Amino acid sequence: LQFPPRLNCAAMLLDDAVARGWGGRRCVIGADGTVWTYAELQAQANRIAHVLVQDMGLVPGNRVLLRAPNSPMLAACWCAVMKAGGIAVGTMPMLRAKELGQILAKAQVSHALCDAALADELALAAAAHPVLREVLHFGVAAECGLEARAARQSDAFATVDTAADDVCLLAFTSGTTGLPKATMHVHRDVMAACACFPPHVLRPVADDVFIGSPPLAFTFGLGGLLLFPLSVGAATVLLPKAGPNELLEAVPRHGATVLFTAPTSYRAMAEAAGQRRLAVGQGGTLRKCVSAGEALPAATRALWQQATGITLIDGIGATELLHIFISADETQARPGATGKAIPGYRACVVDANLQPVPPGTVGRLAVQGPTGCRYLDDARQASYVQGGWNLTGDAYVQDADGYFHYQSRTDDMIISAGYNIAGPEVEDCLLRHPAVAECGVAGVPDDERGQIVKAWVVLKPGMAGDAACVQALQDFVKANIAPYKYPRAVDFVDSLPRTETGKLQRFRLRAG
Ligand code: 3UK
Repeated sequence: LQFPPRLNCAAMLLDDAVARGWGGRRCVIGADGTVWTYAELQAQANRIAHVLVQDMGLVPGNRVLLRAPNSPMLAACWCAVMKAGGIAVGTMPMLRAKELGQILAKAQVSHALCDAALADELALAAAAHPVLREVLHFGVAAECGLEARAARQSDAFATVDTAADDVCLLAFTSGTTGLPKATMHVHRDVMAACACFPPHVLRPVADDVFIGSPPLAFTFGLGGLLLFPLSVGAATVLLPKAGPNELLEAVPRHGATVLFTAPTSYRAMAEAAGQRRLAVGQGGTLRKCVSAGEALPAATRALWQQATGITLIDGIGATELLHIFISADETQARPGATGKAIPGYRACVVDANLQPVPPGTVGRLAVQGPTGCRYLDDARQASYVQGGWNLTGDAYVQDADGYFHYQSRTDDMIISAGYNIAGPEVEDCLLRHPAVAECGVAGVPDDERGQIVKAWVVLKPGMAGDAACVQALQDFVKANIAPYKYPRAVDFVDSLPRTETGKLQRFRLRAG
């Protein structure tokens, strides 16, 4: 991948798109029916860039916190920050003042653009962190709101001429434990991500309409619902709330063709359809469905296939690496495998000394590529990047054909009576049982075996969580995978603890 030494990702994704003649194409679509063309998104981003610079005193390199549910306005703000040479700091809508304060301090945020509906927690955080000097709200009718100020500005803005390796994004990982971790990405990383997964795996076209659930504050959503559609002249539907039910309704309403969401959401959508074929699939508009964020159980892949006729595109990505680096398109997908390294990336499975292990052996996933990790924190950097490899913290097996098979997070591997057991394999098995809606599997301490396999199960409506059910689930696992992997303990729960990005929090299951 070759990029010029100076580039600005918004210039390439937006200004160049308009210059290329895409100005009149549909670009961002809101839940309320708002439709902005490429030219309109560019004009709005330009006006907001003027507000940032003139009203808020932004200079290139300043960090701008963005806080809103997905919407066309949030997309315009993101582009405006890029254009002004700022650094975007996305925040998940559900974060509270405490976490926002940590982000303000860690990222040294000086400016913020915030949806008025989410203003309260940010105000609390700002009171404790005076580093944040300027906050503007949008979604308010007031004269001092962002929309009113933007309306007074010029539609034209000369995008700041940044270096390709100027930082443009401080992305906080979903952080299942402890303090939020910030990774830096530069303008060139953004363009590199657009040059890998989309052309080599997704192959979108300009007539595609993207839709999905991940917030733009999560790089899965930023790429899938903003950068990738812009890179091909496609349209993107940005929904503030995009649970399974909202997606089932919005896909046909917007004629969406490309869907990005998490495994549990695909499962819930397929379940909601029951035995019927999902309208979004056969006879519907959808043609590509991408699953990422956590392991895709083969059972979920089969369920979606059955309900829609569409083969899911699984892909593992990470905030540290910006987006997806191992995947397989719908023609190459194999149940139970994530895929192969996407052209541009190298991946291998290594042992504790970073030496490659033979096919069929469990080891640590190591990745190299054009979007590598840069933590703000030196200690974290030294543990994530070793010997030139990005170590994602995932345990994988590569098969003889080069496909990578996810096992578990390295620190989630269950060791029971000397056996290594990967929770996700047991989860995949349990999900095939007709009584199971959702489940999580983790190791819990045991005097005799060190750890035992424990399952937390959400039953489908009407199913009884009694001793007979426990026995049935245990027998089912013993009959379908190696018997030593069966859950010796089973708890029935109403829901599972998940992060806002959809990841199961096994540490919270273990903590009880
Ligand atoms: C896990 C997966 C198995 C894996 C992400 C796509 O999830 C994203 O970023 P995060 O920083 O988490 C990274 C970790 O999540 N994971 C993600 N996808 C898969 N495990 N199969 C998958 N398909 O543990 C990884 O290390 O929150 C995903 C694009 C951008 C992203 N930031």
